[in-house]
Amino acid sequence: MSKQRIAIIGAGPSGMAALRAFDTAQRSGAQIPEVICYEKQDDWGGQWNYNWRSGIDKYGEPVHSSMYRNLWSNAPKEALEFAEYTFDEHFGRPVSSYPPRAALWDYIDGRARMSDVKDKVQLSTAVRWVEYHREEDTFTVTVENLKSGTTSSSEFDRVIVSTGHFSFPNVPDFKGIETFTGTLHHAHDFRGAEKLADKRVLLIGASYSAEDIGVQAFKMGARSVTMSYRTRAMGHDWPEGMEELPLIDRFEGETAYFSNGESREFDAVILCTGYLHKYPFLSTELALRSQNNVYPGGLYRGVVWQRNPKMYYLGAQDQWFTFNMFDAQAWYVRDLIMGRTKLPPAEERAAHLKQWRHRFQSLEGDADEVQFQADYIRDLIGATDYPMFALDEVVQVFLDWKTDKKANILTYRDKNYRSVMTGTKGSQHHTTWLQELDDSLERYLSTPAPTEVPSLVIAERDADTGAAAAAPVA
Ligand code: FAD
Ligand code: NA7
Repeated sequence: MSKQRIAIIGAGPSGMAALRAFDTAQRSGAQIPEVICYEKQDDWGGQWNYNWRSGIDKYGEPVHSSMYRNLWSNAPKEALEFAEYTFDEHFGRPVSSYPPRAALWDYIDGRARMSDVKDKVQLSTAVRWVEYHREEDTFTVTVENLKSGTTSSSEFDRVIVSTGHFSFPNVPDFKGIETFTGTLHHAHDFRGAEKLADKRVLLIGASYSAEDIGVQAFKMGARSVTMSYRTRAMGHDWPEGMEELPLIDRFEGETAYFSNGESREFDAVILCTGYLHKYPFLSTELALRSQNNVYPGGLYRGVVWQRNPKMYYLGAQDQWFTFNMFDAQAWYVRDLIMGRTKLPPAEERAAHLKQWRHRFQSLEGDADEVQFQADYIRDLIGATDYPMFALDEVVQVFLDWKTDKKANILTYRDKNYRSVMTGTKGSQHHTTWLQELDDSLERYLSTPAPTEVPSLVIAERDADTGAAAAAPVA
């Protein structure tokens, strides 16, 4: 019998988890299918592969990553740690709980470098179209080599979609916004907050992007930061200079009017209004359509496309857990493909899906959602040989993180948590997040002499609020 052929679309953390899952099986002596992963960027890492460009990349493709220069993990690393490749193993010593982007990229890259999986990735190759043939029960995947401009097609037995869902911005309209005279863009195009120094900044949205770009702008000395919410204010104890107001009613030139009757003038507006699930290489029978939530409809066990169970999605959920959840999903999908786990018939899958969707729809609040996602991961790992880990302890890490954030949105990244994988507690970074202006891996791993720690910046900030009196000194 000829080997099955598997296409993986995207080599971000989810696609890399799928590669790792097959690699692990092979190392333990199993015959694995032929696996090819297509990645449109020049390197793997997905969102973590920072791109200074915005809009269109050097090949004329939409830029994938929404990350910015100053990004540090927005939750403790102890919540995303791989169960089979720990931070201790990667860095060889304790490191602090909120690594900057480059350090997390290094961590996922480190695990991948330990195996031969890079050979299975065709970089700079965009998937253009996936066609399912009912009679043959196969897929044709058409790709473009972005360097040479040549297209080609190959046949596959199964397709794993791991292209992420935080790359196509959701860009709603607001009355009069076309008259706004300042700078205006979506969070997807935001690359750094330095140029927001001394500016009056408006962020529309009340989730991760608004919260983090808001504190980044504050850190870099924005004159004021206003965040506008549609459903619910984030409700943190914001420092002086940051505030939350309800939804925008209209813009008139540089003035924004809010639904509570208040108005403010702004120099910069950033739409932090989230992203669309968009799969331009898939027809409607294969493409997931969903809001950003923790249990999208149409996916049995969150990964198997119910309408065509030879197609899988990884990382399609809104994410509390990230890297370790992608691993759990990848191991489960691998086992389905390799026949180690049996896929139930369509009716049984539908009933299972309905039951989990029902539970998802009755969730109340963040704590409930985190526990739900932990239970979901436990269910997947239970069906595979991925190392089970103390998921309820990770739930507690998330809850502690939320409490620390509520207590002080400017200092929560200075806290450290204990790894449930190794028991190691994150070490104290030499410089507080508010004072640290160097987001590089080298700086993260360095141990500067006390005289090199930037006390000058502290002196220029308000002692109580941490607000910059002027643009911070580098
Ligand atoms: P992605 O990382 O998006 O990777 C998808 C890959 O698919 C990309 O490499 C892309 O180039 C490729 N691709 C897309 N289309 C095609 C195509 N047609 N052909 C070929 N290749 C294609 N998570 C955390 O754990 N901690 C954080 O602090 C954190 N911060 C975040 C901040 C921002 C601004 C964003 C947007 C996300 C953040 N996340 C964070 C969540 C992040 O989405 C996950 O950590 C992770 O990157 C998701 O992995 P993925 O592989 O599913 O998707
Ligand atoms: P999210 O978490 O999907 O949040 C989107 C936010 O945008 C949310 O607060 C929405 O309000 C708001 N939104 C959406 N449409 C509108 C309109 N029309 N008007 C006002 N507000 C709107 O996206 P993020 O970018 O914050 O985070 C995505 C990922 O990036 C996340 O995983 C992080 O790790 C980084 P709602 O609450 O629905 O009323």
